[in-house]
Amino acid sequence: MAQVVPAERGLRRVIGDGDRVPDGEVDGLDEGDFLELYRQLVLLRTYDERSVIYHRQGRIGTYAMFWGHEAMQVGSSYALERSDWIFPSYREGAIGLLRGMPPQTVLSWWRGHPTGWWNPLDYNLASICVPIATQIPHAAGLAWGKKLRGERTVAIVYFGDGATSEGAFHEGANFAGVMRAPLILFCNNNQWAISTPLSAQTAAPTLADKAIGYGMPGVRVDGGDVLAVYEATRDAVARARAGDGPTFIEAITYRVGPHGTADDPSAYVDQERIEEEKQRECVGRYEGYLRRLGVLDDGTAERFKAEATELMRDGIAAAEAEPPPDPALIFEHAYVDPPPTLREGWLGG
Ligand SMILES: Cc1ncc(C[n+]2csc(CCOP(=O)(O)OP(=O)(O)O)c2C)c(N)n1
Ligand SMILES: [Mg+2]
Repeated sequence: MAQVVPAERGLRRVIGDGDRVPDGEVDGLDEGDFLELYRQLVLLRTYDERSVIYHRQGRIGTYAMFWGHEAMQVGSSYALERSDWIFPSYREGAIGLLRGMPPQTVLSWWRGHPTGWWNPLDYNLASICVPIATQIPHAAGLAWGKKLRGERTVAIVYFGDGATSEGAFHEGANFAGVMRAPLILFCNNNQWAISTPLSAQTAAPTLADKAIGYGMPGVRVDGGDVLAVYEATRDAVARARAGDGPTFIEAITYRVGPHGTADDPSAYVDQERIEEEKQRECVGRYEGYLRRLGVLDDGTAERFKAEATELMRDGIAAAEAEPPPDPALIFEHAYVDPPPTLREGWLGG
């Protein structure tokens, strides 16, 4: 069984453990921000847990869960302005919810229904990207284009540890570095690429070390600490807006769930490590921090949970109420004239 060592050197961290590790502070956040961050974490956690259930019930297709990744998505996107652009991978499939996208849109995407594809301009959010790392050159191009137009917009692109071995990562990172594009390259290092452990992914001591080759800073942050992620991303956004170019952020976490609903990780993960990591999961850690601060009470916590659950209930009902799409749509943007094999077979003449 592959051994994965906890990669904890030089990590930025704000949230303590309520015991020996003291809590830190983040400048510029007030009580409203603290609660909004918590609401967003609960929204994503609820979305993710409900989606796994919907999959088991046969109501959505294959699903890539992100349990334990919520702090990376919430903390980083909270550092953006609404006009800034987000380029997600499948692991950040529900990040649009944080910009007001209704859950039925994302649920429809996982149902393979055309209503699951949104106009990126509506949310400044690119489509969910499944081919590994291909969103990185897209994001670098958009960021560079914004710079050429003299706009102050920045872009953030999300990808995993495995994506850093892809050519598209190199091309996008190199391009962003050379053009000093206002881009944040946000790597969710959950230490697995399906069944490939980080140790088999790279010989570099850390993924952040790769940044030096592209002439940009590489920052390592505790990916389970929403406040540390926020702070690191806020700094990177400020650099990008000031014209100082891209930043690579390596957020360290550990994938405690399967890669996706089609994966059985019992063949390759160490179950003890999983149980250990689950104890440190990000929503509970932040909840502990807020309770120590005296900012969160039971009533508010329950209200956020109830609101998120209702949103999901309405979302799946709306997604299921969509009429089935016309199968011919699959070919609409693929062929001017469908080949005879398709016309006569699949399309029924
Ligand atoms: C170009 C390409 N190659 C292979 C795959 C198959 N694939 C899907 S997910 C995955 C692993 C990606 O791991 P990582 O980048 O660490 O992201 P994570 O799933 O852990 O968030 C692979 C190889 C793919 N989707 N695209
Ligand atoms: Mg990974």
